[in-house]
Amino acid sequence: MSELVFHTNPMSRGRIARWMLEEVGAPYDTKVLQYGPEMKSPEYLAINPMGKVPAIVHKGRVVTEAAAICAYLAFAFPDAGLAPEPDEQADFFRWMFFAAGPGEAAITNHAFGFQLPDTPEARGRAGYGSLDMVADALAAMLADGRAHVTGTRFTAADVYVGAQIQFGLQFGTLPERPGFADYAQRLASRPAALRAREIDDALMPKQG
Ligand SMILES: N[C@@H](CCC(=O)N[C@@H](CS)C(=O)NCC(=O)O)C(=O)O
Repeated sequence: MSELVFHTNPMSRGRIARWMLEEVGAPYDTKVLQYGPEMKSPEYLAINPMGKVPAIVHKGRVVTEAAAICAYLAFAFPDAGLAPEPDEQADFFRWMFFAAGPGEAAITNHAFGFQLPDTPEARGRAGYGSLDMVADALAAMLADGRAHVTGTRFTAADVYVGAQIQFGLQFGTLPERPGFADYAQRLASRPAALRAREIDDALMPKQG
């Protein structure tokens, strides 16, 4: 058993973590968990009390949350060059936390038809303001003359922020904005992203 174990399901946010693992290039073992009883088994709840994927176990330590897994792996495997340099850390942490917090909440609420009252008070109290505000903020980040979250260089922040934009466009859960499609496409053509997709697609249940 490798010292890095990845718990996932190919139809899950585990695809984000898989992409990051492939970017890092360190050997890892995959444990595919089926939705339902297997994900809620006592053995897996001992790893993630939420009974959700993805999770990684590295040298006996558990990391859950796709964004945290991306950030953790970047720092755990510095030779991959995906952790932020000191002058990239502000953007790195800002946009990782933005995408995982307000971004994720806005997208999920909207996908389930939950609408905040259309009032300045509701937008003021909700951390994400509105889905349009989230989309505008991400578009402004990309419009700020940068090819990647931290500037010109690809980092783990692009895996997570990029995946949120990619999935948002793919499932129509994030409003389109100038720059989104181009950014998503550039990231999707990275060798590690292609490899990750191929591995997870092969793990998908067979149709028919
Ligand atoms: N906040 C978590 C969300 C994880 C999550 O909700 N995973 C879903 C699949 S995308 C899951 O495992 N659902 C199974 C369940 O809750 O029973 C993350 O970002 O990793």
